[in-house]
Amino acid sequence: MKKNVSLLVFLLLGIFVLTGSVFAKGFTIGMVVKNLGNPFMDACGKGGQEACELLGNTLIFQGPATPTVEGQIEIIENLIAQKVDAICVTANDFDALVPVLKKAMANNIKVVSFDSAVNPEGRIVHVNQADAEQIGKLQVQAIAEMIGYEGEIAILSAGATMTNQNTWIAYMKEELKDPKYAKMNLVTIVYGDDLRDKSYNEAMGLFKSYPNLKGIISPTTVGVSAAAKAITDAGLVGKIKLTGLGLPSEMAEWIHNGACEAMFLWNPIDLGYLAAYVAGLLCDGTITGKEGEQFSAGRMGDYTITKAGDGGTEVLLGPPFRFDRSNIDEWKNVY
Ligand code: RAM
Repeated sequence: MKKNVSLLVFLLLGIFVLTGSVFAKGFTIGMVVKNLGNPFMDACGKGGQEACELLGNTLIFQGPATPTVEGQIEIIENLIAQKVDAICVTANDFDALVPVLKKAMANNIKVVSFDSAVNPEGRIVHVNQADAEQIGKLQVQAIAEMIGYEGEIAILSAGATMTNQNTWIAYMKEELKDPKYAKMNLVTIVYGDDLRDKSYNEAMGLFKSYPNLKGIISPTTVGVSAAAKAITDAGLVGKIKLTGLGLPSEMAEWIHNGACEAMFLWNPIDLGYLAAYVAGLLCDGTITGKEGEQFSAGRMGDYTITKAGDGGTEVLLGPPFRFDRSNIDEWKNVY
């Protein structure tokens, strides 16, 4: 009998050692997005759900009604109280979430930022959609070609404190210093807060305030589709050019009617998948978020954790992709 019990203990121990993470599965991951009602964020949630199902984890998808820091803090406080195992957050502000995220980490919750980074003090690792410098510069190059390197341009951004848009805009300004853009003038940056109506009204406001405006860059999926609609409604297709970061599903119509000749994005489903996958691996101890660590992320293949521009560490999803009339129909039903 004693022998049988020891055999059983031995066998169980063997299974534990061999499978390891099997016993560590079943983590709960809270995904906190900038706000609800943004199809880009819904696509991130879809990918997050897929990764969680694969790893045997559970995803809680949440976001404030409007993209505020206060709303995100309240949600994160609740997730801490619920004792989730990890939080994936796309930050409405680089610094303001740090105290609540530090509290989460002190409660052994693994914090991953994705899409819009939080200060490295408030996270373990960031999942970056694409190289920020490339994202910023590509949009300037695109609008320059569309307007023949001459005339006034404006930027219609999301929220004034959002890390991702602010970083891309900094690189746009740097690109604009190149002498080849000497005849182009960035006249203003306006903020639509990733709200459809506000973005639309800001675009309409630009047409009034800058009658010589030649182009708009909108580095937000909400902003670029609202700007395209505004250009169309105001009868300015062909007169004011537009580029930015858009969802193919929302932009196909505007690419076909000529309001936006070309725009860029990455796959938000993959971004959410990777963020939730990384969170799962932090929970089961496969990775700790340090530079140089390597891991496999299911259908997305192998990744290495690298140093981020902000001093923390990150995982880079891949390069941005250009959409125009030649390929938009292949993607419009995907995301
Ligand atoms: C909006 C959000 C998101 C950004 C995309 C491009 O949906 O601001 O954070 O990454 O646009």
